[in-house]
Amino acid sequence: MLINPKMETLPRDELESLQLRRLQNVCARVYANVPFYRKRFDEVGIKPDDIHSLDDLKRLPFTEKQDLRDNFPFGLCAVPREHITRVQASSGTTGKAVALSYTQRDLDNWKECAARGMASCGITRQDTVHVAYGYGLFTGGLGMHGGADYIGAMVVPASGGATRRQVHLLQDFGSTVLCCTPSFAMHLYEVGMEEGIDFKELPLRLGIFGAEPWSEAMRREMEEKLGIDAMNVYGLSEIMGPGVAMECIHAKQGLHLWEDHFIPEIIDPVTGENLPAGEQGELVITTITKEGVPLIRYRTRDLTSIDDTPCSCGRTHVRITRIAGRTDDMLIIRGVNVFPQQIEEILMSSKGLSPNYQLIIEREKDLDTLEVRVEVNSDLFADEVRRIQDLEKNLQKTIKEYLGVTTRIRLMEPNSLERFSGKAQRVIDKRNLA
Ligand code: DLL
Repeated sequence: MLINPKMETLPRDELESLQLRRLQNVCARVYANVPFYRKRFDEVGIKPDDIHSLDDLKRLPFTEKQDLRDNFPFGLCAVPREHITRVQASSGTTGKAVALSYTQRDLDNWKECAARGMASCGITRQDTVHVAYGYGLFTGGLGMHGGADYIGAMVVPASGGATRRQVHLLQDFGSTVLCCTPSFAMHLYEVGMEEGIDFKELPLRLGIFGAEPWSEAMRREMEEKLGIDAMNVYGLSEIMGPGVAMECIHAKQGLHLWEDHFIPEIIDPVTGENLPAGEQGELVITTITKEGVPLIRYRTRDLTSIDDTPCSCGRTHVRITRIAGRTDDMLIIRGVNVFPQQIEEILMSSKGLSPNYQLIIEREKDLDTLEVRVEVNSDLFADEVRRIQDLEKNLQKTIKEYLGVTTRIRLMEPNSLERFSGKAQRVIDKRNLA
């Protein structure tokens, strides 16, 4: 089902002329109303009137998270205070919080974007949507809630935490859709098993998972265990929240990014040069309709590529591929670059392991060590020591072969690693590299 049939299928040339008009408009707005942008534009000698084509976007300066921090809380607002009807915030793992201000129109657009993606996954007003992303300043809960609301589905605003209770709520309300982080979905499943509730026997048919990196192997595992279609939702607070891009169930490959609201670019994270479609690099987004805090060429730090081939679902908006990691997530272990998701792929492809893992990095006598802690499934745990040792050796060998990094593997008892109701903390870096 299409929420906005005209926009979602707008022919490419019309979409691009709409983008250009909106880009010119947002540049004029920020130049006139946000001293930060006026200064940045002046520094590179560009005026809003100099934007004649989409290609001119490249001439504009980048914006980064630090700019939002430096202007906390309302320094980047492009409208007077009385037009702001909501604030959300993102704490991040380090540093000061980032505050985001929305006008009523921004909130309406957010709802529509989230709804477009949710509808593209097959959600209708017949569905009961259990939202277990946190509600509050974090954008996950209210964002997905808004999308489901727009569609007219029945929403269960469960928020995070209270795992056992949530499993019973899922059963009692007969929810058909679950929205949460992939790691929390697996935790709900485990607790369900303990409570004698098998997800495969529930009416649940769809999961809308995001807010943290996850792999294709994890998708297969979740679909098999939970008996659902596991779909990917991407977003970030600075740009809007969840729903910036979402997979459609038709193709289930790549996430449509709503180009009538956002212009995506892929750049080389080191040189800042633009990369062509198909090449992986850092995603940069320009918001072209946002009123509260428009962002010009915002560096997301997320690694992906753009797929501009036509999609079988008929939507004309480009797709981004599954996020491969963040530029700041990359681990450098004795000079070898490794992304946690690459290790996850290998773990998930080995029989007998659960999706609960943690990577512990330490520095011993000036040398980095990487320990992979992963829980085994209970059937393997009851098995003979010999098989467990073989598994450890094989994992170590596979990771070395594929990623070139030496690891220490620690197979853990089922249920021994910490569980998270929001974003899972997979990496514990004990090196003091300051
Ligand atoms: O996590 C918004 C969100 C909520 C997205 C619920 C999806 C579902 P932030 O807390 O600002 O906002 O974190 C944004 O999370 O830059 C990515 O690094 C990561 N991220 C979000 N979705 C995905 C995904 C929300 N599907 C940061 N795959 C982003 C991988 C994701 N990483």
